[in-house]
Amino acid sequence: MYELLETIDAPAALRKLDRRQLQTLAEDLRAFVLESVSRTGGHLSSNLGTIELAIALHYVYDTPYDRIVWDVGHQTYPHKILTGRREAMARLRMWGGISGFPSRAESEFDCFGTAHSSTSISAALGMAEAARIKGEARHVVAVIGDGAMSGGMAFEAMNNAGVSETDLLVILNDNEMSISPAVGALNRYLARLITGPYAAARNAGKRILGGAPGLAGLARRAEEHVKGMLVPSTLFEEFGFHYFGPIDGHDLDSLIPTLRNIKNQRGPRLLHVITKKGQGYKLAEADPVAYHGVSKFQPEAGLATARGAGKLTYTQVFGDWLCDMAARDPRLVGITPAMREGSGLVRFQQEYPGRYFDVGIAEQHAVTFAAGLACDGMKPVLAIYSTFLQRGYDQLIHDVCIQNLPVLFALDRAGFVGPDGATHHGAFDLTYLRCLPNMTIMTPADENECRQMLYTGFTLDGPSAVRYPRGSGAGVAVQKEMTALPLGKAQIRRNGRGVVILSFGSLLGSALAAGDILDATVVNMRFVKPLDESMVHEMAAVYDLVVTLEENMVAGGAGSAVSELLAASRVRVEVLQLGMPDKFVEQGDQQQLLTSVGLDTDAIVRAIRLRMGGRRLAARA
Ligand SMILES: Cc1ncc(C[n+]2csc(CCOP(=O)(O)OP(=O)(O)O)c2C)c(N)n1
Repeated sequence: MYELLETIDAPAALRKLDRRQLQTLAEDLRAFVLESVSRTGGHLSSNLGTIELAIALHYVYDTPYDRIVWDVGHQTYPHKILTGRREAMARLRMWGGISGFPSRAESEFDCFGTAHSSTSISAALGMAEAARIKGEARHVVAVIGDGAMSGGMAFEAMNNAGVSETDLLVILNDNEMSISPAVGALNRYLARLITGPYAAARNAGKRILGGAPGLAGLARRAEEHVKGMLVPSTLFEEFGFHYFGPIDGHDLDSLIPTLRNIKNQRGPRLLHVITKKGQGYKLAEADPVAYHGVSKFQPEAGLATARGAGKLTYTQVFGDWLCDMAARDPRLVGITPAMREGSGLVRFQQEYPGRYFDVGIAEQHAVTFAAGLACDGMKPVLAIYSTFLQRGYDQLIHDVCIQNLPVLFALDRAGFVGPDGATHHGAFDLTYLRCLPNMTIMTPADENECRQMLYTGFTLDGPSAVRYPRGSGAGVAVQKEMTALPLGKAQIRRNGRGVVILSFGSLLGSALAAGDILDATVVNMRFVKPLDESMVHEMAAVYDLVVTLEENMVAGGAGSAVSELLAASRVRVEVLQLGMPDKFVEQGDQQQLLTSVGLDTDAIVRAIRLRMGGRRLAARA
């Protein structure tokens, strides 16, 4: 079925193809991506948009010697398929399978690991400088989307690259979309660049000189001349880049000659290509947002639209709470760094457009922007994934916590996220938040607790975070009323005679199940900070073994808070801290990952029994 594609196990084979075969290859590749993603789930629309770009880059450049650095990397499936991973796509994003993002460990063609956005120009510049210093004649190309280009790092890198003499090509893959429609002034500027006088002048130049290949260099010089006369230089030129484009990123007849032409020029260059998210698959073209990331589906039928009457996700609990709270308090503002859908803000945007802010892929700015709002009497709620708040850490300390500003952080995707893997697991937030003065940290064990904690955090006069996992919880009914929880108060959920398990957050169900097997006492700790110190002391006085349980790194996490408290108060009791181990855990489904690190019920029971050895599992008192 994919006759031509099946002959390509490495880009070297691709480079041997006749130029005229590449269109057929693109058709094969597009059909393969669609079929493959429909079977495994994964990112779809962005990958349908990079088919021709991936072919052209590997055709023109000598990969892997030449470096292609993809930004974010969610659009690299065509690249993966062309670089020897066609068959491995069957296990994309699965346990033991290949990653959904570029990974140095996975392939020599993935020259830079990514998944968080806006890093490509920095990394590519580093590689280009390394080549210069070592005297290697390698080409380095960064491929960055218009969404990722809105991130501060991209500008920092351009600011640096633009004054260097470094040979570097940045390809701006402009589809006018982030996950949702791209926002911000840059996006508006790019739209003007495509349709405005600049493009007209460029097209005029093209028409005058025709498309004859031998005239390419002349055409370019004439184009620059026309540009210089008629239109101001582009933003990128002001940054010191030589700007080319915009060209059609689905037209191999534009892409290949243009890349060949640009390849041997010197200095920082930027090629602006226009692509379409979902290109070639009507349903994704019509709704690129829905098809950005998909679960398995039938390509002929498209995504199932009817929402099952299943359990609420934590994200939905948050989204509902945000709208309810906004109705009550006009000071509430909701902020997302480019994650409207993922963070559950779609309804909030519709109902409260004036208090909704999508700031672009700009987590650092999002945090400080929230701080500014809080300074002047607003009550900002920043909806952000645990993994992406890592980007705004100094802002969190310096702008929010030191000034003790009332910003509520709704930390979604805390714990294992599943198929997105190591780059996306919310593994560190309890660790990085716990050490910050003024911070209140809550870990809901179920959906209703999540809603009540969001309310609790919102009522506080300082920074707070509620961290909740991806997906749905226990299926607990969510009460409409909102009641602030007593700060730093835990709740005994099971009385047993054996050990005590102090459970922080989403693993409470497993703690209770383990408690049933071992007849252990189980406490839902609720707060990592302030910690319920009297509860910890009470339990340490009664039990031989205090077990802490959390879906966060053991290092520095909630269990460490318990250990630190006991050490500081010179209580001698054995503590077993269960949580994520000191390694990066790859992709898989969430339950599989929990099992792999010993955080399912059976493993918890085993770990406790092992620690107790021959000792009787009985309380001292
Ligand atoms: C730091 C960071 N914040 C948020 C995200 C989530 N995210 C993944 S892809 C994406 C949109 C990227 O848009 P663009 O670069 O234009 O690529 P496209 O999908 O449109 O091709 C976002 C916001 C991320 N990966 N990294």
